[in-house]
Amino acid sequence: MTSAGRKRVLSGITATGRLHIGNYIGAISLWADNQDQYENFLFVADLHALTIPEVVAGESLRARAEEIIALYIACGIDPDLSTLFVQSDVPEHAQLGWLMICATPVSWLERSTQFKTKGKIADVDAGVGAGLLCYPALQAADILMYDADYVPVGEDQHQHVEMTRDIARRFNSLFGGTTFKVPDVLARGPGSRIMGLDDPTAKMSKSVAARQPGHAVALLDPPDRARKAIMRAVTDSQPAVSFDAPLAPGVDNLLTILECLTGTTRAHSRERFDGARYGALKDAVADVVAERLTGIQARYREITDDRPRLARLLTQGAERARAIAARKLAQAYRACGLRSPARHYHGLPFAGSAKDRP
Ligand code: AQP
Repeated sequence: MTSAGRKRVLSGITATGRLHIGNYIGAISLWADNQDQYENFLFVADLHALTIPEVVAGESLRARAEEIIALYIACGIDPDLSTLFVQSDVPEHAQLGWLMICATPVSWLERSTQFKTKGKIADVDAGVGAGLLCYPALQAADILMYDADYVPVGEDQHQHVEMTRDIARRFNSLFGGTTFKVPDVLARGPGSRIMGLDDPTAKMSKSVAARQPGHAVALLDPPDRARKAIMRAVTDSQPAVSFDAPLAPGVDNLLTILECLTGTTRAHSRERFDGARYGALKDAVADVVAERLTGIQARYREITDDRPRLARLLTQGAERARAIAARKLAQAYRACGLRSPARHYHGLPFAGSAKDRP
């Protein structure tokens, strides 16, 4: 609980590609809906993006991170209510990440489903980086840094938050005290796993979208391109929607997208679409998605047209985050028996020689 009396929430998105409607429905729109209730710390995980260098090599991660922050705001996050920042602007994340790596047994890391699946993309045999294995330890640092009460995540991330809880307890028991608060998952309802349009058995994913056109709708896709992708979405071989048998995954996915974006229920969908041809369902989804993208993109243009304001917002977010991160890092260093890192750059007496003074 924070001084403002609100529970604190920590969440972020990895800068591995262009944000898609899965990220919007499963994460960003919920942050926006909750921002009056919780004290949000929302970041762009650019250091995490480096865990699969094959995916981001040759890209400007800085430009990608700024695009994502601008999209957060365009999707309704108020930068005065929520602290928005880029992970690498807060160097304490990498520093605390090392302490977390040291407190985490390799056997826990090897069990990570994400390591097993993403390791395939990166090709473990060709020399996957140790960063991919250590990803959950850096994620633990991101979360524990801010004494977060809740971490809202989709299904795919539950295992990592469980690991964060275990790492917090292990650190506290190894080094004594109660350095880290053990956070809870903020479970999501429908929409926590939007599936690929081309393959509704696989989660819609940024890195897959970069390789497979038609897999996702990106938030910055022109609305007519989004419409085409939805009209081509995989459904099934039946001619019409039927709620009498279990829905095919592609049909269920389209209905979920529609219901999440319009705030309607499955009972409402049943009334509207039972017996309807798939084309009618796709048209309805395409209309709603295109309208939502048009609004988001208009706001995105306003934000990115004013570069000095965006730069100020990035600095403001990083400063707010660092004010908390520096204290937590110093606490963790002291618990480990290290000297305080803060003496170098937070106005505390500097212990080095004058020539090293920052
Ligand atoms: N398909 C999805 N449906 C609902 N929620 C999703 N999220 C991601 N994909 C979907 C949620 O968005 C947040 C940020 O996710 P992330 O980028 O940190 O990690 P991710 O889950 O690995 O996302 P991607 O798009 O699949 O990226 P890549 O391709 O890099 O792996 C999280 O809250 C996540 O649950």
